[in-house]
Amino acid sequence: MSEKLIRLQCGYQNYDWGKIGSSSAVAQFVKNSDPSISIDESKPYAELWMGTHPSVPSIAIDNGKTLRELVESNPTGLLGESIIKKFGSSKQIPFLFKVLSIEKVLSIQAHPDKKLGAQLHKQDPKNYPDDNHKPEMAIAVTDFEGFCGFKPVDQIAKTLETIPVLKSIIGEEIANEFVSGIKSNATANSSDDESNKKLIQKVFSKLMNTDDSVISQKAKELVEETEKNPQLFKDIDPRLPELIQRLNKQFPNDIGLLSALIINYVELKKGEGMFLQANIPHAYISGDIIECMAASDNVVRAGFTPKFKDVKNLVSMLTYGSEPVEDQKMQPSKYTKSKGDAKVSNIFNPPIEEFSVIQTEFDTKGGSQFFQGIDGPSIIIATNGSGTIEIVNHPASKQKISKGFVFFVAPNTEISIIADSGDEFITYRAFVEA
Ligand code: 9C2
Ligand code: ZN
Repeated sequence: MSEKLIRLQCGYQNYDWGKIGSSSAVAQFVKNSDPSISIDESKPYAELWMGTHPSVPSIAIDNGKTLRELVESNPTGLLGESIIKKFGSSKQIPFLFKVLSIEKVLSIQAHPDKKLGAQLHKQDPKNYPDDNHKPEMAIAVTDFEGFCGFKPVDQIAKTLETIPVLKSIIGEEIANEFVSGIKSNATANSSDDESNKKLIQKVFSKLMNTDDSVISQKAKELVEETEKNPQLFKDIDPRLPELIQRLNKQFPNDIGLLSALIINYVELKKGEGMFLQANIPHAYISGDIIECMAASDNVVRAGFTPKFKDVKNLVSMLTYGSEPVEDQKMQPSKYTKSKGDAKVSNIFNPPIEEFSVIQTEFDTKGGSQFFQGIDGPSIIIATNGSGTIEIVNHPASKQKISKGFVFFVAPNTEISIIADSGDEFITYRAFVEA
């Protein structure tokens, strides 16, 4: 085994919301990478974890050691001096890379910033396993839908005025204060923006702190309204009646159905991405995605979930900014440190330190692509097609790579990927540089 190009077998999570058995991209990837693994066709396969997070290890196929152990025993070689210097003493990869395969909606959730992450972990290490923040980015492998961020204030006002069930929970007083108090088109961080945020917090807090029995009754009324009177939603979002009915089958009469009225509904086409800063409410609804995050599993949840809910912290942590859907999406740029035949060579570069993701796609003719060395650790996964991967000028390092195969690449290692003709060959590579 080359210490610089390490093939990994990665672990997975069977969370309830995952796609079932072999229909899940996670199950397909795991099985294609190791045919001896048997897939249980009755179980959900939700998340594939690639990295050094201790909860779900990635294992070097050649020697059975975890990537965590390998990094611990050779931090300079596998992380590089600059990464150790920048990210401090943990001596682990600063990002966690995942594949998610989503059948049912994930919890309505947000992730803490660094300060809150440390605080939650100290108070409640069982529910908050990491002393870290968890900004995250999603890139659609198949068409994807999700909830992300609060809607622009004028849209929330319109929803309050149009949907009587929502207004009856929020109450006349807060609803009127919201509708008359909001300032559309407020510039970021202006006093108008701050007062918009306070108004959104009032509405969301009232919703989240309403008695469970009232919520289930009102959620039921909302679903009935979508069936009897879908026209009501026409000017807010005509997709809502079908969506609310679908989610109600997954989580009957859940508070999440009501939150869906004030949070943006986002659709990503295959290959598109979005970035989620700390303290932004979100819930993924369907599709297969690549996800990259700071190395952490801290999730604060409030609906659509059988897991631990923490409404108090969720309501107090959110930043309450409101943006149109288009602003949540990321614009990738051309990745210039790679050249060759790939038809797509893009980088998604979010405004945080821990990770970026390179997207590489070949057409059915195949071809080869060269990548300059990266001054930090990286992990690459193929999501479609097949080919080979090798360290430049080291023919002995050449290995097969196909759908679901995962490789760790050490810092400052030049690699080439050669795509077979046939199925479009697609890879994603997460990396960090100081
Ligand atoms: O693993 C989520 C998974 O916590 N996606 O959702 O199971 O907690 O509802 P549940 C996490 C994933 O990486 C994520 O944050 N937005
Ligand atoms: Zn999340």
